[in-house]
Order: sequence, then C-alpha cells, then structure tokens
Amino acid sequence: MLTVQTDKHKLRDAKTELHGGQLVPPFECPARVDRILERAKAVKLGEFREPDDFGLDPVRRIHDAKFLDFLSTCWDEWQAAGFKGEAIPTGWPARRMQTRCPEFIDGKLGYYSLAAETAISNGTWEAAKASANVALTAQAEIAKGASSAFALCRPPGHHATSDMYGGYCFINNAAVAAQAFLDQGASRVAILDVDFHHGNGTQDIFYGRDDVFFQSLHGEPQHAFPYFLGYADELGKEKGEGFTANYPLPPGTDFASWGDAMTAAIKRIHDYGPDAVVISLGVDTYKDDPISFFKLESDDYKTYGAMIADLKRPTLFVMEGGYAVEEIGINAVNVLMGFED
Ligand code: Q9C
Ligand code: ZN
Repeated sequence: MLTVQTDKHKLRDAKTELHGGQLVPPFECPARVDRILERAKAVKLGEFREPDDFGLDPVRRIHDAKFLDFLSTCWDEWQAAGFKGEAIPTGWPARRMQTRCPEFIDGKLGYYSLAAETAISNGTWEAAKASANVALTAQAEIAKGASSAFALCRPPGHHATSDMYGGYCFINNAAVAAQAFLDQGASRVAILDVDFHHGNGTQDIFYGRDDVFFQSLHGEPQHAFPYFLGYADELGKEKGEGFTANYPLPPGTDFASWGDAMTAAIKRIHDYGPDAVVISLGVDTYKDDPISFFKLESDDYKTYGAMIADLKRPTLFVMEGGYAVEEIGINAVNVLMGFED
C-alpha cells in the first residue's frame, strides 16, 4: 500500500496543551508520525511519496473561508496582541449568548474553537495545510485506480467542523478527501471513523447529506471527549436522515464488544454500496492509550483491517489519533497489514 507523508507535519510543534489544569507537552506530538513511518518502512508496507500541493480550493469545499483566514492569521494576531504563551481560547458563545464573531483575537479564538486543549503556535497553519495535501494526494492515487492508500496525516482532522478547530484538529482531512471523491464523479462515499473519539466534525459537516454515509465507533459522550455529540440517536437530518450512525461504547470496552459494533458498521457500508470508503484511522482505542478507555490489543488491529478489506471497495486510510507513542506504529500499521493480507 502506498503511504503519503511529509516532514512538514513537524511544523506543528506546540509546546503546551491545557490538561488537568496544567500546561503539559501535547499528547498530539511529532514523534507519533516518526513511529508510524518507521514501522511502515520496517515491514515494507509499500511505496512512500510526498504530497502534491492542491492549494486551498478543495479545502474550501468543506471549510468556511473566514475560518481558514482566521487559522492563517491567528498566530500573528495573537503575538501582535502581546500575549506571551501559545494561543488558547478562554471564552465561548455559550448558551443564550450571541454568536457574532468578535474582532479581538482572544474573542475570535473562542468563536472558532470547540475546546481549549489545542494551542495554536508558529507553524500550525502550514502543517494543517500540508496534512490536507497528504489526504488529497492519497485520494488522488485512489481516483487514478489504486485500490487503497494510506494518508499519514498530522495534525489530525476529524474533530474540525466547517468553522471550528479543536481536539488537536484544524482542517478535516477525511471530509476534504471524501468531498474530493464526490467532486471527481463518485456518487456515494462511506466514512468509517474508528478513532476512540467521536468524529463530531465529520458528522456535522455531512449531517444533512445522503452522498456521504458517516459512521463512528467511540467512547460514549457521557464519559469521553468531545462530550457533546456522538449519541446513538443522532441519525442525520433532512435528506441526510439515515446517513449517520453512531456506536457509543462504555469505559473498558474490549475487542469482543468493539468488534460487534464494527461488524454492524461494516454490514451497513456493504448495503450502502459506496464508490469509495474513507477510514478515519485513530488507534487511541489501544489498551495503553494515555487519554482513552478502550482495551484493544495490538493483534486486534490486524483483525479489523481484514474486516475493512472484506468490503472490497477502494479504501483511503486517513490518520487521526493515537497517543501511546511507543506502540502507535505497530497498531496503525497492523490495520494496514491486516487489510492487505
Ligand atoms: N488532555 C484526536 O484523537 N481531550 N483528538 C484531551 C487530554 C481532547 C483527541 C484530553 C482529545 C482530542 C484526533
Ligand atoms: Zn481520538
């Protein structure tokens, strides 16, 4: 399988994450990609290539122009305001407040974010654009006839909505790639989000549409980030009704139960008959993940990679989360090896 990757991800190198009331080194760190790349090379997964530059047009198909402008100027505006640390939001348009965008950067951060853990700093925007190009390059390879490809994206994307960043995500790489398939002539795309966290951004982007069938397996919202979306009764709206499916799972979920949800999701993709499948591939379902509560073992990743292969559809893997850095390479590459076996 082809892997698309660029060292530009290293430009995303925030020093702080707001976690447990402290500023700690971010869980979403450059070493994650180093470990995955190392493993993919060790097992000779296939070819490796750099992304092409698609510019912002395919990104604008998913994200608001003003949100992208905000991301591109945020760090400069934050520095110009004289703040000393990295850019972190502190206030939001909460219940019964106005949703007008303020002019001051501290207010804009709240307007354009859905959480406060994700600090913006120098290079964040450049890395986010490069990550989208990685997804689009892998998508283009599949459009040209490859049966699968691995977009080794960093930063991740599935929490980003059309106009909000957060949960370590800025541009929704999987959504941008799914839209690219449609814009190039596909009529149906299925997105299966196996990251531990609910893919709230992807769900929100496609919630009213029937040309993208979105499914997510994740820690239940009562106990897991992003907390405010991902319930089983979210099914889509208007013509999108029936084209969203969620599988919220409780703390301690092991592969026996996770696999049952996966079997159900795979069956539904089969019935949908998509032209392409996009996997939002997070391996934070691992038993030793530092911020998650599922109990998957390394071998389980091979098993579910094979389940995805059984669909026999063109399949784009887009890297999302996974914070057990020592094992992230083995776990992510196990999915791809299970798919290929
Ligand atoms: N400070 C992805 O997996 N909550 N994002 C952090 C620890 C946010 C995860 C809790 C987790 C975001 C792509
Ligand atoms: Zn995650």
